[in-house]
Amino acid sequence: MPREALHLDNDAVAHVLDEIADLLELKGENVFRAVTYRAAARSIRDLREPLAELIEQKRLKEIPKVGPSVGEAIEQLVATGRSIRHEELQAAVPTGLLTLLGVPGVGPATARAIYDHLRITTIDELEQAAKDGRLRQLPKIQTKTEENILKSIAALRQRTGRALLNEARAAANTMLAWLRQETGLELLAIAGSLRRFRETIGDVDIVAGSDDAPPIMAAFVRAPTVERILANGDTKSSVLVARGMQIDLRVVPPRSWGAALLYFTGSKEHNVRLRGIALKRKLLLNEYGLYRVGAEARGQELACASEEEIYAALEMDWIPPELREDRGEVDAASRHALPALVAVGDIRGDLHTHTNWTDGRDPLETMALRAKAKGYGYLAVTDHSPGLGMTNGLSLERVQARLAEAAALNAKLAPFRILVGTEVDIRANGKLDYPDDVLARFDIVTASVHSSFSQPRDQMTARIVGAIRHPLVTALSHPTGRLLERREPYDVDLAAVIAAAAETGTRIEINGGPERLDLPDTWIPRAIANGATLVASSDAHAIEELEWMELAVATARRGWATPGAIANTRDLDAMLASRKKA
Ligand code: DGT
Ligand code: CA
Ligand code: CA
Ligand code: ZN
Repeated sequence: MPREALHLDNDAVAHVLDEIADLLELKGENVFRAVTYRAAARSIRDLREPLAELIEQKRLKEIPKVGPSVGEAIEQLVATGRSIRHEELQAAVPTGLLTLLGVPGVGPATARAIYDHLRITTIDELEQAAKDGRLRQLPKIQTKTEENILKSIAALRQRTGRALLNEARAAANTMLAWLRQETGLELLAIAGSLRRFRETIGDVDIVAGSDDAPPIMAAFVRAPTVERILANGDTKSSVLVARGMQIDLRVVPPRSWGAALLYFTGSKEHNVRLRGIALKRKLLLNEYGLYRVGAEARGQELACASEEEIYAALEMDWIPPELREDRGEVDAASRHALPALVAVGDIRGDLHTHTNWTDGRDPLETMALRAKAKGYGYLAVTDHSPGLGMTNGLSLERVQARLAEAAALNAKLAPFRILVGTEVDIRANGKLDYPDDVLARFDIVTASVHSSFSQPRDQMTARIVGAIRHPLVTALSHPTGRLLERREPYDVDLAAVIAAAAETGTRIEINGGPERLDLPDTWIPRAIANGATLVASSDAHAIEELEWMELAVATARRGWATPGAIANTRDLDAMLASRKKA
């Protein structure tokens, strides 16, 4: 593969100049020098031409605030990707200071004060000092600042910089549509963690198959959604689109299409396992193909045009991308024992949705019509109980009205069926938020924890297991309560939850909300092995969110689920008949 030339683009240069300014300030140098670097960074962000061009035409001095020393740093950065000034400063400033500066709300002056007085160099030490009230004792640091630092640290810990599946999918699909329109390419696909439907996405990977890469690269970097070009090479480029989402594109020769798609789909661990299998057979697998090794074989090519061919040449069944995580799938494929995974087309209805009667956006009729148009046979509307935190939860009168509304709609929409359900709160004390005589009126009762998340493990487990054991509860929703990139799961013994669900016939939800994906994929095999029944749900609060069913199903697939493991692959009568009997 040819060496890639990587130029630092305008934004990347501006970023380094800002860091030089931070370092100057941390080092306690003349503040005006820092101000100059920051001002230059700002001018560079506003430029409409690439810095490389300005340098070539000797026009750097035209940029406001760029004098000789800043100019020199810019030239070095564009030519080599490095700046001597930057590296000298990095060597002179303790790295701990930069770490402190990385906490939102901590500026150079605060970082300096904290470091000088307390010699703090890590986030952990900073957190401890803030908890001990030692920061507010420093000059110019107020109690409020200390509180904000603690909040920032808590938020930092939750952020891994990974995107939610729906955000990454939207960015990827827009780019794919643009590339198709601009290039007419047919060999074009999403790879990486997005193709595997991993719960969060580091960056989007796209693979294109063509012998003529330059026009594809050009179309990619000029796409309207591109905010910044990170690398622009002959066969590999990277860009940033909205919200810092990175997209990588590789162009490979069409004859290597299958090998490249396989390689860039990953996971890395899956690839390593496959290469091991290949090596045992004296074969070499890489992103270009599968080859014989050894002097007499001379790299004879076995397969590379499609994934199926490659897996077949390794005497394996083709492995669905959702399974490619090195969790036993390579072995199962070699034994021809992969499960026949549930697919979106197997889903007959949705059992967890909301309307504008509680926190949803659309009326029941609109939701039902969309569900019917999707080909579903049924839709359960499960608006919230009145419990704490749930504004507008349905009172008994409104439950009655809902039943009447559904009956009228069902007369119009038959054989499609609206099921009237509820998402009932499991209160902190373990009680359900409706009395039994109200619960008994619903077709579907899905129970959820929406409060008191920090209860100790024993208490939380007893609270949830109690709800599962309640005779009128048909399912447990989002069992861990996690919100991806936002909130940790509550502390609960999931093994005990699964055991109770299996014993009572209460279903466990796989919630397809992109922030939830809960039950998590890693727990699904255990639930299935223990005999619990699962239900894949969208938890839609608007008609377009009914499509989140796809994410619920993808999560089920990542958990090796077959249609038989998922209650709502059954048609209405079979689904209702299989429901737990009170
Ligand atoms: P992400 O982006 O963190 O959500 O996860 P991936 O799986 O998309 O990882 P990424 O974008 O770094 O790389 C895409 C695929 O390329 C990865 O799944 C497997 C392949 N790949 C990347 N680096 C390596 C490597 O060092 N060895 C092997 N065997 N494969 C790699
Ligand atoms: Ca990726
Ligand atoms: Ca990547
Ligand atoms: Zn819900």
